[in-house]
Amino acid sequence: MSLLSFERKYRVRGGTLIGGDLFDFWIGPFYVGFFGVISAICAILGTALIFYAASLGDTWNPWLISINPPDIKYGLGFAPLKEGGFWQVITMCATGSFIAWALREVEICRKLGMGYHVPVAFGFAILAYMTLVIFRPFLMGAWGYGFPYGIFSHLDWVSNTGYMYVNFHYNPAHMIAVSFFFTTCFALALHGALILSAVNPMKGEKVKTPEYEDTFFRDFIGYSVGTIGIHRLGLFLALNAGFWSAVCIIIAGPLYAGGWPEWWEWWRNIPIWS
Ligand code: 07D
Ligand code: 07D
Ligand code: U10
Repeated sequence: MSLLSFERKYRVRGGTLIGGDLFDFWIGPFYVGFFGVISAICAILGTALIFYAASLGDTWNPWLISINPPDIKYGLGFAPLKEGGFWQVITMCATGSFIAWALREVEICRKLGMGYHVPVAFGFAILAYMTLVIFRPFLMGAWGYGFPYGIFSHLDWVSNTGYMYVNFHYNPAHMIAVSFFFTTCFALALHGALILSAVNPMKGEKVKTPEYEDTFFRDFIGYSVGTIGIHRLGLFLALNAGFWSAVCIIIAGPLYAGGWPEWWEWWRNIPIWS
């Protein structure tokens, strides 16, 4: 891909976190950087291990390939490669790659003199992932509680884990997370629609300014959160969706092992109801 005419201006040296000038260059459109190389190495190694482990399995059907975590009996120790060890090394590669990817984002932010909002946001996804495959299994005493790396098999894990707690919908943090996901979607739909309605007006009308966007919502619901406000809100909603997801799964097992419907007994037993 050729360099866009304006891009050279933004291709500045420095801003690296470690290593000075090491890998401080671009390949095509991609900034490389020390962490880009770390991320690429981890990703390539992890993917190669997935393919190798898959080649030892009994299917090449991409939906059915599954690299499983070790049996619970291995606890927090290393398992033989073919009995979950591959999953353990792949987990290390994935975690390393995701964290390096976030740090590469940080370096790009520093080069451009921008805030760290994007890497912070990605950090919440990494937190959710690490909660599933590192923190929760660690707290429960066995890597075997992590989810398997396979398209359908990871869905089986979600379903099985959910039913282990009878009805996962009654997990209060799951309720909060789900509501944040729904609200994020709702907010993005409203925002996308509002912006398009202003820049794609009816035939013969001029493109509208942000004051029109504000006025639409003031006319409609009496209040406009504003043009920066909606982006703050969007980030807030989306980060909370990921954060409460991490909370909902870390409390299921390590903190509370019963069924979620019965957890609500305390609520049913509040004296005011009777
Ligand atoms: C659109 C950005 C692009 C990213 C994509 C994902 C891979 C995996 C692996 C060939 C929004 C790239 C996929 C690199 C390829 C092989 C072996 C992001 C966009 C397109 N899930 N999940 C999917 C992951 C978990 C759940 C799809 C990853 C948890 C449910 C895809 C992780 C739980 C459903 C996928 C992860 C869970 C899915 C679409 C990591 C709770 C679906 C994802 C690293 C969070 C949906 C067949 C998407 C589906 C789906 C990837 C973790 C639940 C394969 C990488 C254990 C219920 N998940 N997932 O669009 O169709 O994300 O599944 O944590 O219904 Mg999952
Ligand atoms: C973990 C993804 C991290 C991704 C990273 C990046 C690559 C590179 C490369 C594309 C967290 C990966 C990048 C690989 C790709 C290229 C080039 C995101 C992660 C780092 N649930 N439930 C959730 C709903 C039920 C259950 C979360 C809804 C049932 C369990 C969310 C419903 C039972 C767990 C959610 C529903 C059940 C969850 C998922 C409805 C099953 C979890 C989002 C309508 C019988 C999981 C941290 C998330 C969780 C989770 C929503 C139903 C069980 C809030 C809407 C009742 C066991 N559910 N659920 O976490 O909290 O994203 O994980 O029925 O573990 Mg649930
Ligand atoms: C937003 C916005 C806004 C915009 C925007 C956007 C949000 C208002 C102004 C952005 C939004 C969009 C564009 C919309 C669409 C986006 C989505 C729907 C989100 C999902 C995105 C995707 C699905 C795309 C994902 C694509 C990716 C991640 C790119 C893939 C790229 C790579 C894999 C290369 C990555 C580069 C790296 C790691 C660094 C450099 C490395 C290389 C070039 C590769 C070479 C490797 C090395 C040099 C390392 C050496 C490694 C070795 C030697 C390995 C050896 C190991 C062995 C084992 C052999 O709000 O404004 O508009 O646009």
